[in-house]
Amino acid sequence: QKPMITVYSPDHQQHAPASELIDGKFLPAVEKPERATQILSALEPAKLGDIIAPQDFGLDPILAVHDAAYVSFLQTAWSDWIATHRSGDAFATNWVMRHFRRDRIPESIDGKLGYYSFDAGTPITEGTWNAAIASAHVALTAQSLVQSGHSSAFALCRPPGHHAAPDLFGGYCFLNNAAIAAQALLDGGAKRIVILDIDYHHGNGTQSIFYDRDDVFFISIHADPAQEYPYFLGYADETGFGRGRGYNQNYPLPFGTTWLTYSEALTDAIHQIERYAPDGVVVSLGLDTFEKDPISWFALTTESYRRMGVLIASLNRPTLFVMEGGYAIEELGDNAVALLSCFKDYR
Ligand code: SP5
Ligand code: ZN
Repeated sequence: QKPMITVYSPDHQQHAPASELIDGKFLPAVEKPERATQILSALEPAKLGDIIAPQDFGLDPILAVHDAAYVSFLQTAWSDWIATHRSGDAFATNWVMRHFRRDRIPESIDGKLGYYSFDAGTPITEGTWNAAIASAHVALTAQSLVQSGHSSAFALCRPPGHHAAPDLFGGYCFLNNAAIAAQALLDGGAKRIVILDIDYHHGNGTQSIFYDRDDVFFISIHADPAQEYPYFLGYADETGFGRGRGYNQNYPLPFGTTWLTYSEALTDAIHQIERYAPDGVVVSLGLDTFEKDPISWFALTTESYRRMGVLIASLNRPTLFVMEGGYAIEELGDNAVALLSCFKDYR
């Protein structure tokens, strides 16, 4: 049996926004390069397995999930922004909402930013595209390892991806790394894939991408969108559409959720996964459910992540971990290792 492997690219450091708009203030960005480097430095001594660089898979697997016009927009967004505004990170400030036309893509970069996003908290910088495409290739490299017989792999992705829809960025996400990897597993021969999203925030982008499909079962455990970002998706009654009916499952949980409540949802999710009998599981791994996370309000501990690892490993399926959120920088590495250690000798 082939061991666990981690995939990492230093290119994520090219996405380092100075600040973000959060809770009414421009504050230092919480989604910053130290997140990934801190995890990397905890993985090395934990000896979970080799840490390798990504391969380049080109744009085709990205275009299997995202709209071509959206990808083109991302590629030139920062230079278009600079051509108009001369300096600073690019932010969207107005959106196509109800009562507006959705059939017009504005020429203006400010209009395009609003057309292709859903929040004002996700800056685009000079290196954002390079970082985002590297992050997608990190996920694809880990996917190719799982496809070729590694029972588990960890894609140390940054920027994260699960909020990104086919043609929308937001929530610090540009390309949906987990969705791109899941689609690549299917295109590589898998018949059924589960995406288990354990980030604190609902994975609205991933849900939207697969909502009408039965070959990807999306399951998400997250803060109740009635109380928490992204507010407009992630409710329990969203169960899929058309062929996808029954293949979308949300577990919205209240602020303050501890392992006691969380583990009930996760155990139920594990049973659903067993019933579906997928060829592989993609875990959207957010560590922002941690008690000390600065922007989140669950109360999980490092021990909770160890138990989470045990539950996920009990599925005994090829498992691809894709890094999403988690902002308690100091403990990120320990929490990642606590969860992933179960997969060290996993077969
Ligand atoms: C990948 C990921 O974790 N993205 C998260 C993006 C969250 N951005 C918005 C944060 C808003 C925080 N304010 C919530 C106040 C309610 N406690
Ligand atoms: Zn999150």
